[in-house]
Amino acid sequence: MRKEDCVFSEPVRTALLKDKPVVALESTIISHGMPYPENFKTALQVEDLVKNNGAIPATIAILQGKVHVGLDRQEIEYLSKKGKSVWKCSTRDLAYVLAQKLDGATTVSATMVIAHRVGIHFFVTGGIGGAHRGSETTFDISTDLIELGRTPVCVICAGVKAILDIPKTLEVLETQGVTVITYGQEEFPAFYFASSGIRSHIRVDQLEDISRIFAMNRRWNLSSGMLVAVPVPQKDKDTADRVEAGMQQALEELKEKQLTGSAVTPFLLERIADLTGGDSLKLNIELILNNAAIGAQLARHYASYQT
Ligand code: PSU
Ligand code: MN
Repeated sequence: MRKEDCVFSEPVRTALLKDKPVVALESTIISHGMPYPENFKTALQVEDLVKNNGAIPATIAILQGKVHVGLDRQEIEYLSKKGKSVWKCSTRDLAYVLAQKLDGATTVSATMVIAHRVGIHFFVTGGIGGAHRGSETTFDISTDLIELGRTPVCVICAGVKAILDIPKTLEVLETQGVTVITYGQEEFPAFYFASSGIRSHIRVDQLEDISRIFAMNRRWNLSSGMLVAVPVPQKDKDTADRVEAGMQQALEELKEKQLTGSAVTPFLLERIADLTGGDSLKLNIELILNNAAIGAQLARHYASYQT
């Protein structure tokens, strides 16, 4: 990477120079994960929450072949409106999008790569990609899991969506050597739902402890990343039931479509939101905001040990 490949927003540049806490945010969630205008509003709210919790937000995207670390309001609006017409940029797409000077919204994997290259240790998202149901035959396993295995960034998410195969996802994370921590409960959370029925390997109740664990990862130069799963704030049972039913139907519809690869997750997210009259979208927004506050606090604790 060369300095001229990157454009830093002023607050992010200053924060990185002074070792202040910075939280990376991905942009695929904006372009492919939510409809306009909810995506725009949420992206701004997430940034505000990070700031209110004492860290500097760095939303990451590629604009005309330049890596932007920290977007301004106009840039966020541009991506929000362009939606799925920008390239969904995972690790495999980075070189292509950069060399061809395209616009790319970075997924968890590509955002991790960029965050690590520029010295950002904490990264907040909603949900990571995982091993899809049926991946034993389709091989559809998100690069997010592989990147977590080789890039030492702490990723804060709300667990793994039940549209994926959660046990297989956790197995792949183990194979990749990723430290997976659930914050504050025994069960690994399932994105829209706090509960998944699957026990988490490690539970930690104090944010300070999670930051110290990540500091140990860095101290020992573990090349693997860390995943912090934060349960969504519990909703009423009716909403949960509606989202569960919407998820099942969307999965059925997926079987009839010929969709594969990177189109699968955006299709499911959009369809579940339609089928639930926006309930899943509301939950999605709530959990991201919750993750943003926690991610910023983790970054703050971590920065305080480094000084
Ligand atoms: N899960 C969500 N919203 C999203 C994504 C996942 O609830 O927007 C995005 C993230 O950018 C993630 C990507 O990295 O989808 C994973 O895509 P795939 O399943 O194609 O690997
Ligand atoms: Mn995939």
